Amino acid sequence: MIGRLADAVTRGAEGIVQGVGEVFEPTLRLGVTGLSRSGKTVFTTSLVANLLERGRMPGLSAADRIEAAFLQPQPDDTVPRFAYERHLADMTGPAPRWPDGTRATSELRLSMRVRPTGLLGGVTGARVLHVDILDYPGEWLLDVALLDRSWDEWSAHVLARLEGWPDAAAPFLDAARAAQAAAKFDEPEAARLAALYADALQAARDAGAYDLTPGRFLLPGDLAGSPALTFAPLPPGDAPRGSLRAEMARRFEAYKRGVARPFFRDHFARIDRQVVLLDVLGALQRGPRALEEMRGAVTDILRAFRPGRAGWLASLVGLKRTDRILFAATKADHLHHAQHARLQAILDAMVRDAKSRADFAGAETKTLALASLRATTEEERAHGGATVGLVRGRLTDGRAVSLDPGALPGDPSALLAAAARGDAEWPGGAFGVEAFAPAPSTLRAGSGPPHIRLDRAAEFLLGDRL
Ligand SMILES: Nc1nc2c(ncn2[C@@H]2O[C@H](COP(=O)(O)OP(=O)(O)OP(=O)(O)O)[C@@H](O)[C@H]2O)c(=O)[nH]1
Ligand SMILES: [Mg+2]
Repeated sequence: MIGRLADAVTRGAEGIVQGVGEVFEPTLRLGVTGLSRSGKTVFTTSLVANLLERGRMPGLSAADRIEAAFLQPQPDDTVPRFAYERHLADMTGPAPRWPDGTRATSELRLSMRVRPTGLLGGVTGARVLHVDILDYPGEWLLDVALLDRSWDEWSAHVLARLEGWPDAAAPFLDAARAAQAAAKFDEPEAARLAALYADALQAARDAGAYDLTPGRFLLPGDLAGSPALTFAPLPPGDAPRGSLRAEMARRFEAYKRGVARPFFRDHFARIDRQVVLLDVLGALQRGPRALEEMRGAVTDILRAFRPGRAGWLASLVGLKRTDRILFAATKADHLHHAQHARLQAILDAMVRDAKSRADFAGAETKTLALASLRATTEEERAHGGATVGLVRGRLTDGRAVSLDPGALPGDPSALLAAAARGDAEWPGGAFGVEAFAPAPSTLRAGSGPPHIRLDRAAEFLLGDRL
C-alpha cells in the first residue's frame, strides 16, 4: 500500500513538472504495443527514419511544415537508448536483415520543429514537439494478465490453459501434480519445477499459444536464475508456513510487485497515443487456434488498458488516458495490394470484438493494414485469361521469387467463427505466407525506407499534434 502511495506521489509531482514544460515544448509519448514478433522494432525504426526524412510521407499532412526533425537525448537516463542507427543500417544496407528479437526495454526521443498553421504562423514562430517511443520485448506485455490475479487464481488459470496444450505441457503438468507442495520448501525442487514450467510455456508458445505468463519466463532479460523467476503454478492444496506451495506463492507476489508492476508503471504510465501491432497474417498461417489466441490476448491487454478511461491497470500503476489508438495489421507487403482491404476487414472484425469487450469510451480508434518496411514489389501476370497479382522479393534463405500469395477470404466473420470454434483447419484451406528478407540498399536521399501506409499511421498518431 505504501509503495503504491509513494508511486502515486512521485507520479503526481512528475506530472506537475511535465505540465509546466509542456506549455513550451509539448511531449507526446507513443506506445508501440504488440505481442512478440508483431513488428514493433521494425515499425519504430521505420517510423523514425521516415519522420527524419519525409520523402515517402505524402499522407502526413503536416510534413511540409516540419522544418527540422532530429534525435535528442531521451528523458529517462536509466533506460538504454533504442539502437535506431544499428537497426536502420541492418534493415536497409547492402546485405539487409531483420533485427533480432528485443531482449530489453529501450527508448528514443524524436523532436520535430514545426511551423504553425494559419495567422499565428508568422507571429509565434516554430514550435517543437518531442515524440518519445519505447521498445520492449513483446513477451513482457502478457504480464498484464497476471497483475490482478492472486497466486491461487493465477495457478488455476495457467494450469487450465496448459491442459489445452498437452503435447507442450505434459512433463510439467505431471511434475506439478506429483509435487509434495505442502512439504518443506526445497530450492532444487523449486528450480526443477520452474525449469519444467518455463519449457512448457516455450513449447506452448511455439505451438501458437499466447496467454502465457509470466512473460519473463519466455524472455528473462537480466533476471534469469533469480528467485523472482524461480516459481511455478501448483494445483490447489494446503500451504503451511515454510512449505513449497507457500514459498512459490510468495515468489509469485514478489514477481508481480518487483518485476511486472514496475514495468507497466515505468513505461506505460504516460502513454498519449497507442499503436497496437498485430501479425494477423502470421496467425492466419498458423491456423484457427492461433488467430483465436491472438484475439483473446489482444482483448485482455486492451481490457487492462481500457484506453478511453482509466482501467484497473491505471488504479494499480497510474496510467494516463490514451485518446487515440491505432490497430495495425503488419507485414501487408506479403500480399498484393488488391488483398489489403480484406486483411484490414479481418483486423476490423477482430478489433470490433475486442472493442465490445474492453471499454473504449472516449478513445478514437482506427484500423490499417500496413508494412513498416516494404520488402516486396508487385507485378501482374496474365494467367488463363485472368490477371494474377504477384509479390516479388528475396526470401530469407536468399532465393529471389515471384509468388501468388493467394486470396484472403472475403468474409471475416466465417474466419472468426472457425477460430472461436477451435477448428483445426480453415474452411477454405491453409494460408501460406513466405518470409521475405528486406530488399538491399533501399535508402534514397531525402526519404526513409519504403513502406506501405506508414504515413497514414503517422497522420493518425501524430498529425493533429504537429
Ligand atoms: N515483410 C515484412 N516483414 C516484417 C515487417 N515488419 C516486421 N516483419 C517481420 O516480422 C519480424 C518481427 O519484427 P520485429 O519488429 O522484430 O518484431 P517485434 O514486435 O519487435 O518482436 P519482439 O522484439 O520479439 O517483441 C521481423 O523479423 C520480420 O521478419 C514488414 O513491414 N514487412
Ligand atoms: Mg522487437
